[in-house]
Amino acid sequence: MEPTVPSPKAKEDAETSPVKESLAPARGLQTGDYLTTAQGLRLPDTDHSLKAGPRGPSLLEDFHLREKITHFDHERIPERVVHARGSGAYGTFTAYGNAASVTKAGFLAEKGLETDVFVRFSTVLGSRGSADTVRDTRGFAVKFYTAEGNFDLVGNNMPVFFIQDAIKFPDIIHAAKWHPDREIPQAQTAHDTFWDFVSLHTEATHHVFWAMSDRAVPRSYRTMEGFGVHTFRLVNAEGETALVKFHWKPVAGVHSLAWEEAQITAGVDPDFHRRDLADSIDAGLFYEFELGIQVMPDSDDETFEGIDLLDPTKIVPEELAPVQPVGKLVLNRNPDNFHAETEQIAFHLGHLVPGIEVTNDPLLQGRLFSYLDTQLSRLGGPNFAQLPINRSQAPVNDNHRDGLHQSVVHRGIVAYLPNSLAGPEGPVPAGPENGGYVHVPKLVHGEKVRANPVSFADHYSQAALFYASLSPIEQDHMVEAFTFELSKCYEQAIRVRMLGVLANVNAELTAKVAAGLGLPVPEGKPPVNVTPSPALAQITDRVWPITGRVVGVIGAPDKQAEKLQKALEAQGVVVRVISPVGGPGVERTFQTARSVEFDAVIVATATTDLQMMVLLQEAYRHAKPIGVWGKGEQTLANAGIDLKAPGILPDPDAKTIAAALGAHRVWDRVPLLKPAASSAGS
Ligand code: HDE
Repeated sequence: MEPTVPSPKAKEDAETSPVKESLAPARGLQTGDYLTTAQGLRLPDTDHSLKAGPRGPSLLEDFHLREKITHFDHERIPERVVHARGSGAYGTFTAYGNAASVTKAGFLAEKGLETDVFVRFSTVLGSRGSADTVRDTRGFAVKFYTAEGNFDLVGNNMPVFFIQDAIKFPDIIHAAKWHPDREIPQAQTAHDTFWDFVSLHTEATHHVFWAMSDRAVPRSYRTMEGFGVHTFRLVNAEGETALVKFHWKPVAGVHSLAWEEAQITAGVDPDFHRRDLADSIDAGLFYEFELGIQVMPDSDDETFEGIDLLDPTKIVPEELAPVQPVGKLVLNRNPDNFHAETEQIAFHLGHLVPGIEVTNDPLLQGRLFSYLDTQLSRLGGPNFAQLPINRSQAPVNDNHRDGLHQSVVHRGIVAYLPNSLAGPEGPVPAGPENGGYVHVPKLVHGEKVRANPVSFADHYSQAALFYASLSPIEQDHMVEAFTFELSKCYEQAIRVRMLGVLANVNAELTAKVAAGLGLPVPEGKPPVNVTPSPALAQITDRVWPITGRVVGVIGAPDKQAEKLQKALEAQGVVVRVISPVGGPGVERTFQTARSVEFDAVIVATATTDLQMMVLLQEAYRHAKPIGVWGKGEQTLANAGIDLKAPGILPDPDAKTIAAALGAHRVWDRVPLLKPAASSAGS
């Protein structure tokens, strides 16, 4: 019988193959040269079970079969109850140092200090295997491995939340996830229970507006903002406090998919965002974000310019409190193993460091309970902090003992304080002078009630502010999103009720959605004198970096394509040649290419291939730049595309394409697109 252990020679050969990375030795355990059981017993054969004769029944005594299958049976751990679908990367955070005026947290305050981080991006509603590009809020969770212990900033790509009090979390999630009878729809808000709940629970309105905006379909994780959502209390070295909101600003700008593009992508490449993150890092095209803070005075009423800072359904417009950049995050390393790192990472709002404190936001307070609790079942006990991905880089000595999956062999007899026996081995409590976390003394008083502050009753003013701040194209997308989603409900009463909610936000939006649904326009009381916040709009005249963008060239991998490739690659753009069949220099064939993976397309050949016609028509509909070289003109005519339309670029060079990519889409084309196809994203 042939042993299945690869010979050292086979390993050497593998070093030269593209998968050699995956053959790198595991970190930690698993270092032997031979295949063994978990007990270290060397195995001659892992392909055949032990049988009574070649045709006979398998024998119960086959300890290798039983161990292998048993371990396999238990490979999966419970997926996160929300944010199950995610992808992660390591990176470095470098502080600018200016945050020292508001916080003593070293990783923010010390100029030039570099801190290791792990970031996990996620969708909220879908299961682990669901598609990346669904309409949903995205998680943006960052673990900073600081010298003072781990700090977790567990945020989202939208600055507000559906509920004001943690006690409503099971309700919104039960309503938004699949229906429990059939477990459908997967990763969608376009269904009755979601709209039933949010039309009744109107504090959700502001978040619903964000979820119906282009923010819910990001182009990639590179092009979305992140928000801490809640207000935090920062404390500086002098003990002064400030109320602060955290923002992540993507260096690449905020850009989204077109809705139709997102839907096609969910089928064509369900791993679209995950793949982009991993491929970009492999190619050295790192994701970059700036961390910013809005600083508000720590006033007694915890209110700023009339905005209750404890209400997580409210933003503070940047025009009122500018976002001050305090450091930069660069994601520069892929995890080696999805399960060990991305799946087992455990975030928790209670992972704080001196200089950062929580506030009484009732949503935040409930989260302080939930994250620790959820790890107990997800990671199988209280010792998850010992997993490599969760380990603090600061020295740990916690006096915790035992528990499931304890991997520390504690020594000695003392695990209590005070004691007289441990001697210099400690641990001893650390006062503030030794970096101990001392809470800012804040007066707490009040009657025991189940109630909200009065200010929490305003559910519409900021939804109106958000809608008013968007560019007209983004507003159209929101109308289309509401119309699409409400059309998917079965219950007419839910649609009617939701229109009633919209009527309290904006009359014009309500009329357009009602027209799409074929329903009467209800009367409402929308806020008057809404002051827009221009910082909330995505579509502006700004030109953005184009790192990580992808250009498709339909034609042969010839000199012209090669030249373009070289010039664009120097700017971090990926160029892929699409030819009828594969071969050297060809990355996609007519059969395997689809418009959604390209931010711009160049047609350099004459063809009537039906898939190329679809590709070009989609690229046109999604307002993508389309370049034409030589005989490509004929192809565009075959696809019914007007050569004079905006964004059809005759004979473009790398400079022209780069400029077009910097605007993200050809916005001038959008008004020309027929209403039924006007689904260009932003
Ligand atoms: Fe979470 N949330 N959440 N959440 N959340 C979880 O923790 C919860 C909320 C967010 O990549 C869970 O480890 C409650 C707001 C992210 O691992 C769970 C409430 C925001 C992630 C949980 C909220 C978030 C989670 C599921 C209402 C934006 C993924 C598994 C009080 C500021 C983190 C887990 C990752 C994950 C509870 C509301 C963001 C069950 C009870 C608001 C990014 O503990």
